[in-house]
Amino acid sequence: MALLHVLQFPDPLLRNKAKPVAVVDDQIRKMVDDMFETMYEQSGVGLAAIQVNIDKRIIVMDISDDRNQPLCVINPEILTREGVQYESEGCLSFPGVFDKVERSAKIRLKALDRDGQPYELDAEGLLAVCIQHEMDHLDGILFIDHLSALKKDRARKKLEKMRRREF
Ligand code: GNR
Ligand code: NI
Repeated sequence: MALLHVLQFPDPLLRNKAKPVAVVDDQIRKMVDDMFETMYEQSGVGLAAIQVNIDKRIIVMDISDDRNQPLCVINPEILTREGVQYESEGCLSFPGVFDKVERSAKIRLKALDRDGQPYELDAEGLLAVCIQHEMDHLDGILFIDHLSALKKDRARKKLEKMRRREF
């Protein structure tokens, strides 16, 4: 397994659109495993392939406290949506920036697992938020794109300020 580099805003590669996985083979499984290792190492609850410069529709997630419930999501599709929720989100590509984003409250997801087998999953709460956040990444969309122009500007400035302190 290998740790992957997580792209940071405003890297233009984060705006790439990911392509569907044609066949879930050993090469894809290696990407999935490397993505899990990277997500756990960074203490994220999810990671989209676009964030590690892989333009494929692959997401890994684990919203459990014990970090022992990996969920592999390949070629995701949202079948149904219900209601709205408004929860604070963060992003590994935006360290230090958190803000509330409007998302569907309940979704039904269809995807392929690590073996290429199709499954469906009902999600709500953080899991539903995370799936929608990660699926946005696959289309080159970042959570700050959902914020008002003012908040977006504030988030950008906060990131710039943090970076100046680092160097
Ligand atoms: O680690 C993450 N936490 C998080 C919290 C609330 C809503 C979404 C997320 S996803 C984020 C990891 C990440 O950037 N995935 O793309
Ligand atoms: Ni993110």
